[in-house]
Amino acid sequence: MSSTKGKILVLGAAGQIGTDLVLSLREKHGNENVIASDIKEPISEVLDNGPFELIDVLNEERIDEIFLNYNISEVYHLAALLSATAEKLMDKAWHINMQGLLNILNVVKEKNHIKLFWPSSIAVFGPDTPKKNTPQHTITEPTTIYGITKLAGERLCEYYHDNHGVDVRSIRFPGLISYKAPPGGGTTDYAVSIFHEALKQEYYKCYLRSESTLPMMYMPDAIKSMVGIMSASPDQVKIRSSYNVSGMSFSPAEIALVIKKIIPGFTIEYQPDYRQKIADSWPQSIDDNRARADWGWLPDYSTDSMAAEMITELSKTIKKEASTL
Ligand code: AKB
Repeated sequence: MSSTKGKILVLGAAGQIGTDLVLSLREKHGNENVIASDIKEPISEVLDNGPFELIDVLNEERIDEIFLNYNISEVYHLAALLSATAEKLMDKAWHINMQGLLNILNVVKEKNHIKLFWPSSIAVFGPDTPKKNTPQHTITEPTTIYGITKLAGERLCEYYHDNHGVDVRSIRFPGLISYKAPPGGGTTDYAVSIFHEALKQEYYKCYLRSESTLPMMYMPDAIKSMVGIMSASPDQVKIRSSYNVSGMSFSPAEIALVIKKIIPGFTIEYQPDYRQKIADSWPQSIDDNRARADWGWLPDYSTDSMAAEMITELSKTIKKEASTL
């Protein structure tokens, strides 16, 4: 049964967050009430159980058309290029990440009572930001093109809220870990691949140095944070740029030890590449007191509980795949 007045639109639904989010929103609000959309047909079966629309976020007319065809009351705009890909495809990243957001903000601005969610990232911080317990308000001088788009996006969100009354809500996500969908093109992707490789061949070659600690979050907590901020009353959401949220922090060496406790034969080697420089510019841990105080954010998972669930769930998937061969 739906608790929202209109339908929910998820842009970028075939990606890592989108896949988990669509499943969770459909479970809560009913399949028909959640419109999944992406620039490409979803390969994943999970998106087949409800409405799907092909949408390029660079096409403002097409977004408008979808708003006309459905009675949309909530939008999750997730379509973006992540940090590692963005360094390789600078112009494309700028275009998709900035123009895409601007298009959605402009469409939403013309309509009343639409809630918009847009994910920011720990990438808004840079090498001069305090690395430990990074505060909500601090130095934001990103040195990656992805971080620059996220910081500019945060300023746009606040601007559209303050000047056009757009009810936009945002969270600065750390690296996200899920067993349902793979990430694509991020610096923190190793934290997902390491589980797949540990189960398949008990070995992983890591592209970051052993001691590169980064903030991470298990996907169920990320979904919880999105649902939490979207169900808060407008006056609870006091920050309209983006909120810090924290889940856990670990280095490749630390997560390898946790995996080794469950898969004793697991070994890891390190061969840092261009992503090391990106990781070095980001914080190690995040202070999320404002999210906790303003709209009651609280994560459920620790590194140990996340790793145990990842291994259990991925083992089931690998067994299932093997039995269908
Ligand atoms: C990335 O690594 O680019 C993302 C992020 C931290 O925003 N996972």
